[in-house]
Amino acid sequence: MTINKKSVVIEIAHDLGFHHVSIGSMQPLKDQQDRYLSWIENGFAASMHYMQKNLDRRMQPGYFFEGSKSAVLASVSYYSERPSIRPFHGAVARYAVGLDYHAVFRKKMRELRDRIAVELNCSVLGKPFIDSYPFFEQAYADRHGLGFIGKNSLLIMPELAGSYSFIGELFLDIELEADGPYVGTCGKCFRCGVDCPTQAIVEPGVVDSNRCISYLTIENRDGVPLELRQSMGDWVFGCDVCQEVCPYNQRPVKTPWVEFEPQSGAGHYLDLVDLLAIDSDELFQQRFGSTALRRPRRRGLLRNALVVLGNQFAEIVSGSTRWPEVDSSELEAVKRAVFDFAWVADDEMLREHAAWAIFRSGDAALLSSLEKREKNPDLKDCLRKYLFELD
Ligand code: B12
Ligand code: SF4
Ligand code: SF4
Repeated sequence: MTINKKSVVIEIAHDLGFHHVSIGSMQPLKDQQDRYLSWIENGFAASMHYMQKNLDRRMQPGYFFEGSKSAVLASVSYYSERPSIRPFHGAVARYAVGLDYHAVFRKKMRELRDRIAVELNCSVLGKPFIDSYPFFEQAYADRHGLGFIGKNSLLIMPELAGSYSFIGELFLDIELEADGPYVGTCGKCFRCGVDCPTQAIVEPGVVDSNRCISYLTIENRDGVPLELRQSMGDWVFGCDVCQEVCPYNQRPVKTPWVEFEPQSGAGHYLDLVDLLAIDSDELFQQRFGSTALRRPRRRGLLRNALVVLGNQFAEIVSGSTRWPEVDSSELEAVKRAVFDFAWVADDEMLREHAAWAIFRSGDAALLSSLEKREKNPDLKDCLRKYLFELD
């Protein structure tokens, strides 16, 4: 009896919890070149200079694994239900609430490779990849039927499984028959583009990273531009808005892996005052080292926390009905925590963000104390402008 290798591989992948699985060929992805170059030339990669490198490798499936003859493309849901937010907490994008997906996904892919070898009773070499390497992962997945690319530029899976999934590849040294594309469409919908808080989806399928909250809170190493801070709302790490509003995501499939559940990692929300108290890189590493939140480092995550605190201060003092439970003593205590942070912070960028948060609370007395103490002339000027605006 001849074994259908492809069905064996797909069956094992499903058994491990991968949701959609397809097989890819080694044909180069040349038709993506123009689209990609125009994204780079428009400056939409922002400060992600690594995105400008290795164009030839991005187009070549299997480049990083010599001897590749086929690839298993697989998606797995990272979705878990989000409870309601509490005051002075920041929201973590769903993909990052559990353990770092790179490690988890790779481990499962290795398990897949080892089981393929056992079930097919032969030696199988293979190398897993997910994210963080120069390759057109989504275009590859689109070409081989894992899903279709929506106007939010994310891969949307068939059978209304939506986009709350990671995608990754296991390159193999065995020949398997490749799948063709899955045909899906957004139709006339453009909700993601309309509802994006910063208008980062500049045209269907094209994201300007300079404006994207995901970029601003994760990859960006500088301050958050003033004009985009308000739109960041509660997002302390990443952003899910263009997925939350998508009709394909209204009945999301829950993650099959406990590693992606909130109790395994950072959780859906971070207590922002707790974050400000993380005063060393060692402590930061202890708390977030095994999660995707380590990417912006302590400095970046604290910067984000200050922006979210500023946004929540402004909402509370404007009398928003979102958090009726916040009383004035709690508000004063949190403002004081931000003030104390600014008072001792060595980092100018963080001092400015803390002062901005106080500015948004409308507390001229606290802001004025910070301004008097400030030694850096540019920062002093900036704090004066905030004070002037409060007048
Ligand atoms: C750089 C990057 C980012 C950047 C830039 C995002 C972007 N849209 O380009 C930033 C930091 C902003 C980002 C944010 C996010 N990211 Co990201 N990111 C990447 C990365 C490393 C490269 C993406 C890339 O090449 N961008 C360059 C531009 C030009 O690509 P593009 O606009 O998508 O267009 C390409 C193709 O999609 C294709 N294409 C585009 N439209 C169309 C239409 C058709 C019809 C066709 C055929 C082709 C096509 O052509 C282009 C060339 O390949 C990939 C991993 C990887 N190696 O691919 C993950 C990846 C895209 N990110 C991912 C995730 C989860 C996110 C976030 C949801 C995280 C979050 N919640 O905060 C957000 C979503 C923001 C958004 N709407 O895109 C997942 C998406 C999974 C999925 N279901 O698609 C990926 C695939 C990682 C993974 N392996 O799982 N990300
Ligand atoms: S992740 Fe947020 S900011 Fe970025 S494109 Fe989507 S909705 Fe806009
Ligand atoms: S919100 Fe609408 S336009 Fe955007 S990805 Fe979903 S279906 Fe497509």
